[in-house]
Amino acid sequence: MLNIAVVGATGLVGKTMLEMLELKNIPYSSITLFSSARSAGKEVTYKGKTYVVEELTEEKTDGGYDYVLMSAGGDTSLRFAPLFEKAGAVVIDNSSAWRMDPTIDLVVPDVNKASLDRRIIANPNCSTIQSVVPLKPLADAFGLKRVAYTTYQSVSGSGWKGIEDLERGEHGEGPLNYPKPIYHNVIPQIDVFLDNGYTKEEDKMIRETQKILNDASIAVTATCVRVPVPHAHAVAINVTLEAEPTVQELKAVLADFPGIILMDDPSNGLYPTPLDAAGKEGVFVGRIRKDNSLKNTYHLWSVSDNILKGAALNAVQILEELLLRKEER
Ligand code: 2RA
Repeated sequence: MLNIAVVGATGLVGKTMLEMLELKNIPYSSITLFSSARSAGKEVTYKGKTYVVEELTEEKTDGGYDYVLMSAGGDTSLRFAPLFEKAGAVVIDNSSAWRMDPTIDLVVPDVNKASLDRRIIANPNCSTIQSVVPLKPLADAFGLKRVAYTTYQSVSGSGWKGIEDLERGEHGEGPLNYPKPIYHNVIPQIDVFLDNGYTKEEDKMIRETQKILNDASIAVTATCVRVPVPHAHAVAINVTLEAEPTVQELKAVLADFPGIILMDDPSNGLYPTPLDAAGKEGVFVGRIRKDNSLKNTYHLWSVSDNILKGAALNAVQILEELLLRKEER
């Protein structure tokens, strides 16, 4: 039986990690919940039992944990994940702090597996996860040359703060967290701008896609946009392949891939929207068609719950896969 810790247990992703651990019936002998000093002392229920959330300190990393799920921001991860690792735990970290570290695996279990060379495993960015799930079977079957993303990202991607700004707008109040009002608006800025004119979110999508698909030669570009939707991100993916399959062949390959729900019959009004995907586990794919402006090029539309497959569920699926591997040894 396992000693599990969740760091960031009162955040939107941390809270959902607990729900996923419970839903997936992950075996445990103890569960310890950590947060920042600000949220310490709050009570959280897990499997019907109430736990008091503790402030995480360096001494507490040596608590005999087997697995630590972290969703507490980059600075906390940089400081505490190596201490948990040193004390023998495997850390599954939802922040962006470790994702591009060449010694750290960046994992979407349907797509790639952790090498466990390091005992810190990074959970990718939400919009990247729901994009690489459909790209992986296309890469394997037809080869990938270029990907252009345009995202439509829900406010829950910013945690409670994003939901707060949307609700403030509904009540006629200005934003506290976003650079512009999100209510009745869309904002073509997620995270900060870099010197090259891209945002950090766009840069994450580009670099994480190449890392997860293990191919730096794939040309990737992105425009990331925040939309006034509470839950589930949508990504319009324009993809150029090495081969030129028919749309039917492409659909068949996508339909066969674990975790993909094909929802593509536009003549009957069937294509995924955030309302279809919110609260569900899979990656919904539709609007699949040939891009007639360019050879070997196709459009896809991917919709998924950013807090589930985009964060908490993917983290717990990484844990499930590690546990399965342990059983098989
Ligand atoms: C967002 N990708 O939607 C981020 C969350 N990690 O803001």
